[in-house]
Amino acid sequence: MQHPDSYFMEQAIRLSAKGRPLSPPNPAVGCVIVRDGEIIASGFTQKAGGHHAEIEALTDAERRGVNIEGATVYVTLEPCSHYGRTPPCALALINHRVGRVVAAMKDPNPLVAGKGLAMLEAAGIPTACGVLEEEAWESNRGFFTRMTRGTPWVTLKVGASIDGRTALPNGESQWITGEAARQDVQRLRSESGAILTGIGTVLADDCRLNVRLPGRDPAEIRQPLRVVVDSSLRTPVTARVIGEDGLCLIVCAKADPKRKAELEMRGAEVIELPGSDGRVDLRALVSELGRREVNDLLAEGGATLNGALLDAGLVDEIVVYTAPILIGEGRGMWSVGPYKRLAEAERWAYRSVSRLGEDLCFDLRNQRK
Ligand code: AOF
Ligand code: ZN
Repeated sequence: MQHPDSYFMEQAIRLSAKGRPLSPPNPAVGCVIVRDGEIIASGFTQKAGGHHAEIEALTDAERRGVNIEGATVYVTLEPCSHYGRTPPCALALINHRVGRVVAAMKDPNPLVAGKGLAMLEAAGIPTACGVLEEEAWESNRGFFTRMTRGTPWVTLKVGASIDGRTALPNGESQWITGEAARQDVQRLRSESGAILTGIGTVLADDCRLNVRLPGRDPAEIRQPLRVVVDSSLRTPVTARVIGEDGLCLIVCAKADPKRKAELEMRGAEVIELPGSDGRVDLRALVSELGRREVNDLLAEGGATLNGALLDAGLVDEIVVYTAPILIGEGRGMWSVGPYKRLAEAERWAYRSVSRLGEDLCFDLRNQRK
């Protein structure tokens, strides 16, 4: 039988997923409050500046009129101890006289880093830490990666035919994968802090790269930053990726002042990050996005940008949607290599395979660590 602590932590982790679209740059945390083996209140992280998971659960308890004094609190991340956008959750739990606090893992944020649990202990509230830690780490891998590495977790996404083609030689690509896979891409986007693409994709598809969730009020959706790698600033002023929300960052190697001004007039931000080869320094870009508090970066470019990201060792995860269509000649998923020996090629590990309508979705992780 599963230990009750793992059982309730699993519920908290499941609940945390609901916060993922809104919480960034905060981690999406879940919290359940338990008495006599029953969940009596719960909550998850709201949008940054709003309630943390614990405060949501305390508010939920109040709304339900349940007494939480002496109850056990399960939370997927150590309660915070600092005054950030919101006051410390550890303090709120102390004031509500909860009986015990179980955290899945410590908060690597240097502002917290064990102090939340220490505060609780100092107030006489027993704590435990490390229940379903791996699952909890996975649930906020972007935030934890940014906190420890300073850069976002980078996921590269491709939609391709079973023969690994993303478009016909003439560029036609709509649509290779089916509706369910495309919906899943919307979910990935909605959980990302930024979406990255290249100028080739912007010119070929005039993509918007925004989040569109049917049945949801657009005003309620947090839109990720859209980032275009555009070495020589060829993005048309009318490109749909610029949008009207001021959330488009165009990164070039050298900016022609007139073009820069034109694009900025349209609401895009233009920055220069020159690499040694006249192209954009992708490593510097990823660091810049880390500084801008992007936890999860979703790369949705073509073969050139994908290859450059992979060759630079900047990708943590690859998500491939493959459709049962045979295209033959066409554009590839990524131009990596070329390698002289198979041993030089980077080997990845499958983490999961799932079926999405007619298509399959492969989730891969790199073997570096
Ligand atoms: C929690 N519960 O649900 C989350 C936490 O600026 P603030 O006040 O919103 O604090 C943000 C920091 O709090 C964030 O960087 C992370 O360390 C922690 N997130 N903590 O107790 C939560 N989301
Ligand atoms: Zn908190």
